Amino acid sequence: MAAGDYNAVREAIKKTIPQSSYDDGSAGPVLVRLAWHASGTYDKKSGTGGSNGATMRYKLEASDEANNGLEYAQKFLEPIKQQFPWISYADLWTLAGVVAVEYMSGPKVDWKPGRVDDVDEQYVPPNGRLPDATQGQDHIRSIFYRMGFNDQEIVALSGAHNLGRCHADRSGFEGPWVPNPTRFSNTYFKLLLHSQWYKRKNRVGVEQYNDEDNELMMLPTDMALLKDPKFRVWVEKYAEDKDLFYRDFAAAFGKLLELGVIRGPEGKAFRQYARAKL
Ligand code: HIF
Repeated sequence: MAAGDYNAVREAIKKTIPQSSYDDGSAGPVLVRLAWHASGTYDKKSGTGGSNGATMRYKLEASDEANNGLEYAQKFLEPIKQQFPWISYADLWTLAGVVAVEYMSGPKVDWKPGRVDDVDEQYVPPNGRLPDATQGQDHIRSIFYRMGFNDQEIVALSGAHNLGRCHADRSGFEGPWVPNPTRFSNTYFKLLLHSQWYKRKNRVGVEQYNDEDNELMMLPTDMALLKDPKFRVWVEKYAEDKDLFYRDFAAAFGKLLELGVIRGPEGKAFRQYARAKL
């Protein structure tokens, strides 16, 4: 297989998404979460963190509680890395997120290769940069503004909670947000707005919001999008207009995956140390 044949990698990722004995039969959602957590450590002021480097391969970052469960995603992708050794982990993880969104009938997200894997732990970002689901709108803003997102982009991104589920043994929260968690849509926004949500303790004693029958759930951070008037405007728009949501999601998710990637003339990404020397 020719080095640089990203379409061949895309095909291999697609083939690995159906996983009959895992969760809802799909690796898709956890691949999206890996792509996001690999990128969401970015700090625009210092230029540290982000998807370049694939620093989550190092224990210091992998052991951040927020990353619990992402070893599954990495395990699903490892055979693909073996099959295409020329692709960097940083590119593979972000590409897998893009392919998974599209495979689950979401929008096409622009993606560019060129990320370079770090060879040591020097640039591993500190723990605690990813959001804490027990918190509210101020916390959400401080985390996503640090990455360079605005309110509209934050809400657009949040629609990714249409995918997958929470696991009591990973985050302490439990359950899916929507009835069909392996299909991308704007159902998350519709349910957030129109269902009744009850604050309840789940079976491991963690407070979350559940629907009447305890089948679906929302995190405290999801509920904050309703409480905050500036966020809520966008929740209403995206609940009503699926095309608008798809367009805005694709733009915001594409931007997320580029965080921390500084590209040279040929698109090849520099690593932080290259920039630090400039
Ligand atoms: Fe999530 N998210 N996320 N998230 N997330 C979980 C699961 C997924 C937050 C918390 C959690 C985003 C933002 C935030 C996905 C994708 C995205 C879980 C459950 C928690 C607790 C983990 C587990 O127990 O397995 C918080 C606090 C966020 C900021 C508001 C992004 C926008 C929604 C950026 C995003 O893309 C996906 C997909 C999952 C499902 C993973 C799975 O294994 O099924």
